Amino acid sequence: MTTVALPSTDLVSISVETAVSDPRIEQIVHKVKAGQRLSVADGELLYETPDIWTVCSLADLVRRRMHKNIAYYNINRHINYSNVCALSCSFCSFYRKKDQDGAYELSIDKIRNEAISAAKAGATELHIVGGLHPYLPFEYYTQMMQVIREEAPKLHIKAFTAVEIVHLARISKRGKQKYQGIKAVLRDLKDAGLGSLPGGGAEVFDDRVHDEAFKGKIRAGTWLDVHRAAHELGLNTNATMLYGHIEQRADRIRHMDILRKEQDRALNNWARTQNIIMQEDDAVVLTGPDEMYPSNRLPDPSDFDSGYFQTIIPLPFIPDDSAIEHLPGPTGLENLRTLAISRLMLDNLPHCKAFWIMHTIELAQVMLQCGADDIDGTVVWYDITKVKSTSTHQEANVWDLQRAIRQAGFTPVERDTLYRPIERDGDTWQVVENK
Ligand code: V47
Repeated sequence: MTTVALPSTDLVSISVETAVSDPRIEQIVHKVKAGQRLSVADGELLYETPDIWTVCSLADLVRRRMHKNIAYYNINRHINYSNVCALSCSFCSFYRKKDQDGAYELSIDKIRNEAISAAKAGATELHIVGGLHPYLPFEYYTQMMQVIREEAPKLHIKAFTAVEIVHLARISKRGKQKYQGIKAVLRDLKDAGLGSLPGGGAEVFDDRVHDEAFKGKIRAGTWLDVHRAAHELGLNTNATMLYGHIEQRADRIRHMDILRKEQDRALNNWARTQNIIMQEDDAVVLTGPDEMYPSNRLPDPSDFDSGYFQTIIPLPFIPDDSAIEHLPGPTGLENLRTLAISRLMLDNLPHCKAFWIMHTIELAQVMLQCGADDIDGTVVWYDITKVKSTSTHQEANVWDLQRAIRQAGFTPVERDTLYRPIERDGDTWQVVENK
């Protein structure tokens, strides 16, 4: 196992005592306190134990080691450019077929106007995703990047899940080799203005679940290929896990383990560019006690020229209007536990996000005390899922987000997409370098 020397900041030593009511997890408590990587069997035990509060306290311990008393939010806008999709995933209530009622695609002019109004409102990020549209040409996507770049050069564009990138590689006929085609598309989009990839579309990395719930969608290997290609091009990406439908808890732990291995590879690649000597695919743990780190444990995005996974975002299945809406979806405690276990297992991802749109602000606030350090942003329009809302207008104002964070006992810090703190005066903002 390797600890990584990164640029220094002040470190505070934190000690948390937990009263463990289940002797089976004492060994796990010891490992987390010592900064040792948890095994797949440990992850499964964290799901089995009735002592959920120890699980949450451990996640809170490592979250505080990494982020102290800070919790992040951002000022962003989501754009869902089209709901027309060649796939018919059973968990998804967003997609429509081309001539179906409610099918839409946004014009480039509409997207241009959205970018202008987002920039005027002081947003720092556009999060753009959509269905796999059978007819829109590749130029639609590059043009989308270009007009946003022209009209709002400061806005970070986080766009296109891995399955959309594979779709674009197909329709643009870029390169005969799959990996090279994916990379060529990412390069084109990056040149046109793409800044990073969101974490969507990972679902659960398991072939049985894949074939039952989202057959036709890319499998785990291809999802990882897209993110690896993005990392090689210096783009940071996020990672999700969609849980609480037809998968088993053990499938979730395997999903986390696969992501963790891919992140080891990304961080090791980066270390080699810095002449830090590491063994091939050595585990990089960022969640240990402060003494393990000679300087800051977290990657500094301004220093990284190769990309990595920034954040894990566990997404609870929202049944409403999907083909499997007869399933109940996960309970509140299952959501808390899954978020806490994600924080503990994914010891090499710097951040853990409780996406308030899917959890509600109320539960996202509780999650800040169980491993999350980020609740995402102002959002405004969101079409993919709806909790407690019948409209796609799902907006939190900055005051709502800050209040939720403060009342959870943390200091709210506005971040950009790359987790750099933002200094703001009304709608004018800038990144604070060297946090
Ligand atoms: O790709 C679809 C999932 C994802 C449902 O990267 C569903 O910062 C729950 O990825 N219930 C889109 N989930 C959301 C997403 C995301 C959100 C916020 C921030 C970031 C980021 C990424 O939502 C889809 C799919 O995996 N999804 N349907 C559903 N019924």
